[in-house]
Amino acid sequence: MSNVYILGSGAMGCLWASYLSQYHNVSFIKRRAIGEQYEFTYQPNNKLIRCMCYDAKTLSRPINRLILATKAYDALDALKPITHLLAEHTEIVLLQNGLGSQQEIVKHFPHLTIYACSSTEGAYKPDEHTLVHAGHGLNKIGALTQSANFQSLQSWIPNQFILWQDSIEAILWQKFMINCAINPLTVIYQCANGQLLKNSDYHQHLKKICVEIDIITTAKGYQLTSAYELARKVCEVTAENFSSMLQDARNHRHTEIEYMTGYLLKESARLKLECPNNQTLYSAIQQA
Ligand code: KPL
Repeated sequence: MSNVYILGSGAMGCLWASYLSQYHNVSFIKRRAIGEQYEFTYQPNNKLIRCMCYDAKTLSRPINRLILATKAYDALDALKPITHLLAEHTEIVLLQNGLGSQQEIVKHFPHLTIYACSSTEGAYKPDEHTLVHAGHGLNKIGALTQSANFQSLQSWIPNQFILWQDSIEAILWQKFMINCAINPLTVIYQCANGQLLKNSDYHQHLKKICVEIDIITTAKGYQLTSAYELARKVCEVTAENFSSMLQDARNHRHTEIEYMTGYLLKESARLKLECPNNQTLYSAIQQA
C-alpha cells in the first residue's frame, strides 16, 4: 500500500478515492484540515469509503502520487501551496475539463511526471457524504510530460480503471470540441442537452458554433469527426442531462468557460482565424 493524495473532493475526486482506496492509503488535501476523516457512501453499492484529510501545512511527507480533481480554474492554484512536497518523480493525474489548465500546469512544473485524463464517467454528489456513480465510463489517460509513461502509471492505478492513450492531446481536444459545442449553449438557453437538437433555433445555433470549432480543429492538424456529429451523439445520449456549465451557472459557481470557448478563442487568435459566433457566445456567458 502506498500513499495517494487527492486534491478536490467533488464527484470525480471521490470516484477516484473509491477506486484507489482498495489498493492504497488515500487522503484528501483540503484547504483547512488537521488529520480529520472524510467519509462518504458510494452508491449504488452502499459502500462506505473513509479517507484522511490534510492541509498543505500539516503535510510534511513528500507526495509521490496525486490525483488533481479540482475545477479547471482552480487547478494550478491548488498545486501552489504543496509545491515544496512535489519532486521530479511525483506522478500527477489531471482530471480537468476543457483545455488550458493542463498546459498551465505543465508550463509551471515541466519536470514532474504529469498525465491527463479524459473521462466519460458519470458521477454526482447529491450531498457532501454521498457519491452516486450514475454511469460507468472510460478514463482515457496519457502522458503530458516526458517522464510520464504507462508502466509507471500501472504501478499504482490498476488497468481496470484506465485506458492508456499514446496521444492524449487529440483525445482531450475531441472532448473539448464537445464541451465547446454543448456547454455554453445550454447556459444561454437554460436547457437540457437534448433540447439543443429538438428546438430548431437552438439547433441552428449549435451548427454555427460547430462550423467554427471544425475550422480551428483542422487548422491545428487534427483529423477528427466534425464537432456537430460529436455533439449530436452526446446530446442524444445525454438528452435529459444538464451540462456541467449549466449546473455551475445555476448554482452561482464560477463556470469553466475560460477553459472551453475561452481557450478556443485563444487558439483562433494564435492561428489568425475568426470565430465570430463563438466570440459572441463567450461574451454572453461572461455577462450571464
Ligand atoms: O461533458 C459534459 C459536461 O456537461 O461537461 C457533457 C454533458 C458531455 C457535454 O458537454
